[in-house]
Formats: sequence, C-alpha cells, structure tokens
Amino acid sequence: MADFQSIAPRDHEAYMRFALSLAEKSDPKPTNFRVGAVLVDEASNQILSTGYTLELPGNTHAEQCCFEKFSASKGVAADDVGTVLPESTVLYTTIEPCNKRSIGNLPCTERILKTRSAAKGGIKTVYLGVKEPETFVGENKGRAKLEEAGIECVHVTGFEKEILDVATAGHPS
Ligand code: HJL
Ligand code: ZN
Repeated sequence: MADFQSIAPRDHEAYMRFALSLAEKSDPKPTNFRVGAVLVDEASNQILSTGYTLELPGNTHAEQCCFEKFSASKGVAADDVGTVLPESTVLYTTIEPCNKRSIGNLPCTERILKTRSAAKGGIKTVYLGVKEPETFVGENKGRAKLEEAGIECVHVTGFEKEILDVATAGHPS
C-alpha cells in the first residue's frame, strides 16, 4: 500500500491518527460507530491494508474491511487471511475490536483470533484508541478475550475524545 508511508516505525500516535482519518470516511449513521483500522507489518513498517466501517458492501466493520481487502489482494479467501499475514503484523483500530455482532456476522475479535490459528503469522498486537462505549451491546469483552488468548492489546492514549466524536457523529444528540 503506497499511502502514508511517512509514518516512522512504531509511531503509534501517528498510526492512530491515520486510523482516525480513515474513520472520518465512513458515512455517519445512528446505528453504528464510525471506526478506522490499519494493518501494519511492524518489522518492515509497511502498511498492509486499511479499512473503515461500511467501506465494503454490507454491514462491514473497519477491521473486517482491512482483513477482506488484504486477503483479496493476495488472492486468498477471507477466511484464510492469517495464512498470508507476516509474523509481525499488528492492527491499529480507533475502537476496541467488537465481540458481539448482529446475527450472521463474525465478531472482529474472532477474526483476529483466527489469524493466529492459521499456519503462518497473524496478528500479534492490537493498538486501540478507546474502549467501546456501551451504547449498542453493553460492556464489550473484546479486549479481555484477545488478551486471554495471548494477543497483546495496547491502549494508545490521547485520542479518546476525537475518536468518540467521529464515531458518534451520526448519533442523535
Ligand atoms: C468496531 C467497527 C464497528 C464497531 N466496532 N471495533 N469497528 N462498527 O467498524 C461495535 C458495535 C457493533 C454492534 C452492532 N461497532 O455492527 O458494538 O450490527 O456495531 O454487527 O455490536 O453489531 P453490528
Ligand atoms: Zn467488529
């Protein structure tokens, strides 16, 4: 991916700001949060994929769009994205990955865990900008579930207000 390659390695604030700029591309809706996500190979500092809520057709989440765009670019099925991710892949997401979804949709937490059970690579660390507000599903256990499974979760602080302002722009005031 060619854009935004000026981010220095492990500049978590800059990557989070980039993820927030992606969230701003999502159409404001009262029924969801506008989230942005970036997949990065931390060893080479390459951006592998980007995504934002509803970027792909259907009721798609930011992290899901990241994964589906990357698997498509590698010519593998979405389910097999973990087989084509480098060992040192990390995910930046403005809001903690979800753990509960409307019927028929796999939670992003499960998608992340599945990348680790694949033969090669997978997500090793998730950098998140804010805990999910309890608006839609009550307390989100996404982070706890990832940590239990050995995936490191790091809260990149300082963007909470901006992230929530963007995420809830379509919600009634
Ligand atoms: C994250 C997103 C997104 C959410 N969270 N991390 N990325 N939209 O792109 C979390 C929220 C879910 C509800 C409803 N949102 O989206 O809890 O209808 O939107 O499947 O759980 O689930 P659906
Ligand atoms: Zn999700």
